[in-house]
Amino acid sequence: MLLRWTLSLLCGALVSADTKLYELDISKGVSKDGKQVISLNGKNDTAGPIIRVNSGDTLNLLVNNDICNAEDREKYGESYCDTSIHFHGVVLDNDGEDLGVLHDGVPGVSQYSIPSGMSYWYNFTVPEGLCGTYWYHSHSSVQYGDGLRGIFLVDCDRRQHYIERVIAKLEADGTDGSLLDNLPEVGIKAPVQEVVMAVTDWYSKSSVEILDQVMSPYGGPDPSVEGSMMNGDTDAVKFEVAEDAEYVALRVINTGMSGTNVLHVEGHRLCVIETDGILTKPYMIDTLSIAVGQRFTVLVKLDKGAPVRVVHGCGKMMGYVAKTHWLLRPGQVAGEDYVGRVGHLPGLDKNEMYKQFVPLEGELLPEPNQQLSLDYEFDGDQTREPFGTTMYTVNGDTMQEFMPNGVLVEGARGAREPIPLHSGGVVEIAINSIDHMTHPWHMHGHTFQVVSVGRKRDGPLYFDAPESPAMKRYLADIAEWQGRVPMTRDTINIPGRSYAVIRLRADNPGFWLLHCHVEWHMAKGLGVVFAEGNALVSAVSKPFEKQSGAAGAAETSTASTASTATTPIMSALRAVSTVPDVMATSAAPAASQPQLTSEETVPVATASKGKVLTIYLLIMCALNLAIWLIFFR
Ligand SMILES: *[C@@H]1O[C@H](CO)[C@@H](O)[C@H](O)[C@H]1NC(C)=O
Ligand SMILES: *[C@@H]1O[C@H](CO)[C@@H](O)[C@H](O)[C@H]1NC(C)=O
Ligand SMILES: [Cu+2]
Repeated sequence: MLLRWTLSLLCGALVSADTKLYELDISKGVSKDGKQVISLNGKNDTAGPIIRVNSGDTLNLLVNNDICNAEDREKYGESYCDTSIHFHGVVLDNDGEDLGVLHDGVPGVSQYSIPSGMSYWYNFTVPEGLCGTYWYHSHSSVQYGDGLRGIFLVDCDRRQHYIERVIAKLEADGTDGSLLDNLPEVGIKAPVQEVVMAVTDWYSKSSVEILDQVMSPYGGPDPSVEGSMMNGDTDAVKFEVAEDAEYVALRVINTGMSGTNVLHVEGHRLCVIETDGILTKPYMIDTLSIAVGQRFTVLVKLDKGAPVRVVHGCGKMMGYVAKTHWLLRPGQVAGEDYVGRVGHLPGLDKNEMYKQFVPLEGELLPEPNQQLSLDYEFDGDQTREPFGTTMYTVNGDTMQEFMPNGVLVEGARGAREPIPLHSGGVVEIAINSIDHMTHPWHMHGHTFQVVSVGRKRDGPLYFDAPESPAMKRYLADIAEWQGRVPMTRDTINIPGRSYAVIRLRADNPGFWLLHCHVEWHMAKGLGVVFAEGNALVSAVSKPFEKQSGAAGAAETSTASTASTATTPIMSALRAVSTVPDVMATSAAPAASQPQLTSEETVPVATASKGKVLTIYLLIMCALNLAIWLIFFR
């Protein structure tokens, strides 16, 4: 029986991981509001298609870059015409030579840019432990604001079961209080409708035009936000909710250029269960604040009554751009717009709620082996010679200075060496805002624990200055964490003239960016590059001329429609990295172990290792069937 159970498990793993083929055709277009945009698969809404996979799947994403013709190249230059795709928040395994960083999509750091007229494959396996709400976007120039972005959703059973348990809790206890603890083990399969909400700021000019302005000799870093979008729509959006849906699961993503957004579902409380791909203990709030780059999943119990207003505020220099969207059952019509002030929405807290949004699993990382402080500021009205414009600096350097002429992972270096992280150790980074604005900071290759965030005007934090207000707050926070886990995510807002301290384990070799995610600030150099462990590789994929019908275009569905799973054999070949996990956790029969062990220790190329394992698993499945036929019929 144990044997049979084990083998079913193996065969189950064999069929559950697929290869998902997607294709992104990137070209130039014109949006509904008359702006020049970058279109994805022929659509000009700047929202982008959703790419959806399961944990353990292998993604094969073919990117075809046709943004610029020869004339455009003259006009915009390489930086806007060449491209690359970053999977925001996706932390990939390092499998031998195939470092996760090779799919991180930062030109000059982890890959060569994809020139106009060329193509590139992003092929990687989504780790079993990675599940939740992500997005992808260009990491070249200001392309994502012009439309080179989309949503990346990763599904898994663990998340599904958790949602069912949270619903059981909500049904049992109502929505009183804030933190819902003691979840029942058994969930309730209530009808839940998933609603993706990508919120962004909006400008009447295209990003590339704005860039021209901000990069002019005395160009400032902050063009004013002129509007907002929901899923690429500048109008109010009417979301249709199925008659039988009892809950909606809002997957909220700020894919914007600069503004923090807020959402409020009138008359309903929001149950937060995810911060940037990390499942969190259910926490009830009234209004959600989302920094650029952040993601949340929020469960809302919907009544059957009146149409529901979704109040959407997009932060601008003074106040908010306000919009009213709707959740409508079949037959319902939208009513009056919300007229209150966004800044007065109940429970609006623009500070990071790093003590409230507690990860469901994990523990506080141990005391750091390395602590460092990064001071960032806008370099005033002094034009920096090499850049021809005012720039941001971090500890005196701009991000551009870290960028080599070549690819960092192959050993090339820029004017600045990357900042070394203590490989394998726990690292604490204080990010100090010397200027007065709030900036959303994003870390590549890691999620981090948010150990402490200052209030506006707490000032910078230096680990050797124990008497500063920042250090006092930090020490108080550290004392509070004993036995508790801080909010864990990959993007946070840092208040002006203040600081944030993030803690992470440097267990992912590579060259990783830590940068402000305001599109204009990235262009103006607001970020650093870290070096972690030995990230040198002997080969980096090169872009290639697109062949007509590359990789059997007939089989490759474009991302705007649906993904196609390839044949089971194909997926089995692709599923190699999931197999050892299953082996390790299940009680594999003794007879099979020697074979497996030799397989694991002999360094073979990934593909042939895959083949051998596949054949092995197919034999085991056949055996399983035989045993079943003999003993259980
Ligand atoms: C997008 O814009 C291009 C260029 O104007 C146009 O040819 C194309 O038809 C547009 N696509 C859609 C779906 O509107
Ligand atoms: C990526 O996957 C595609 C489709 O399976 C394959 O044709 C291509 O050779 C792969 N490329 C790389 C660089 O792995
Ligand atoms: Cu910024």
